[in-house]
Amino acid sequence: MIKVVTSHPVFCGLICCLTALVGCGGGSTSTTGTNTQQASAAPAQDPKLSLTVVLSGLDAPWDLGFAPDGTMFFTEKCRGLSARLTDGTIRRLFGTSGSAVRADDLLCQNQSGMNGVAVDPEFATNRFVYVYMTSTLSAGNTNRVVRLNVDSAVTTVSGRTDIIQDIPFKTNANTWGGVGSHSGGRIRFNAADGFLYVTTGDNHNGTLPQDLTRLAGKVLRVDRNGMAAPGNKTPAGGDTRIFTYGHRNVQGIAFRPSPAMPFSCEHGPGHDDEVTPLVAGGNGGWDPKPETGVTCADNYCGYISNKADGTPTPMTDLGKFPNAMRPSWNNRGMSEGMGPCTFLSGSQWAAWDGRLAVGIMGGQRIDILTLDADGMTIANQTVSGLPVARMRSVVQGLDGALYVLTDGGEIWKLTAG
Ligand SMILES: [Ca+2]
Repeated sequence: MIKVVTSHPVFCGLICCLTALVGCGGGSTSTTGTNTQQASAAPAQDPKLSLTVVLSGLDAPWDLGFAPDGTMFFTEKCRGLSARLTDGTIRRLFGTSGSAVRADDLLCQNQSGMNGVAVDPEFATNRFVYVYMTSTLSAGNTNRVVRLNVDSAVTTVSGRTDIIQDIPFKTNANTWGGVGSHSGGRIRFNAADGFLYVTTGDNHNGTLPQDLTRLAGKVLRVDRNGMAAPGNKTPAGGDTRIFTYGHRNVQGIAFRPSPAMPFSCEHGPGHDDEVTPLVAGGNGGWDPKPETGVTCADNYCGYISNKADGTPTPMTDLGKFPNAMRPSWNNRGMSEGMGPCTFLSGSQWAAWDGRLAVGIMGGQRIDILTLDADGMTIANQTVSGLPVARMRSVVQGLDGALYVLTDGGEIWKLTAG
């Protein structure tokens, strides 16, 4: 049962508590008051945030996106795609029983199911919404990107078109995890080029990330029909839908407006998480297969060492791939389950305008990264004062607020200013 918190008086106390100003760290001093001349001359401060719970009681929510009119589309991993209208009405559109359109092929297992959602940049005219989902329609099951047409009243969907059908799914459990592990699953349109970027995972398979004929451990870049976008620069012989390869389990992708640059935010194996500025045809440098003379269970060394010297399998193996894409940021020698990321935009974010917000699941926090022109991180800070939660998705709404979706089943609205 979904609770629309904002209209429920029982939750008033909760909201009142949560909407108290959230501290933001940084030691900033207030610039409000009468001395506006001094305030205007001061350097930009961290924003003051307030938090409102927009939805709670969701079942393993995974991602969200907005239509131009403010309608929020969101996914629940084992239920499907729903919409929250601007008046708070919830409509289940596509998924399990109770949805307007059933997706009987939806397979929810482990990390897989109904994952990412993206709204077409031309939604106002084409009404297209896309989801990343695990499907039983292909032998052995696969992850798919499915395009749907939403009716004008947002009551149902039609015209299901599976624009990508062959993203590998981990079919068999092994030493390192169960069926459905490491499926990736974020999908986002890049406003700079109009193409859809799709992040995938390595399936706990040692060879897939560097295998240019398979779509696992990659970032794909396609048009709204799932066709390879021009300019992917996929190495010769590779699947031309591949934009970058050599990834582990990417669940975050974001696009810096200026200088325009895509970034992956990548869940690490225990000794690293990585943010990486992406270039067409680039290799992320993840190659978890055993090297000569090394033995790893199930031929996957992702959590141990693939090298004779016993050093951990690097997230970016510059020894093996000197031209690999350099990460912009890594997580101080540990993994805390990096998930989603997005760039903050607008003067309401004060000093954070243009910075990258990164959601950490295991670490249960949001970090704010400051990047230089080349996309390298020059500073980072943690958003303090937030409730403890695994941050599964972060999306800036058209209203300028940051919407945060948590594994605890909530969607928050963080309003700056
Ligand atoms: Ca890497």
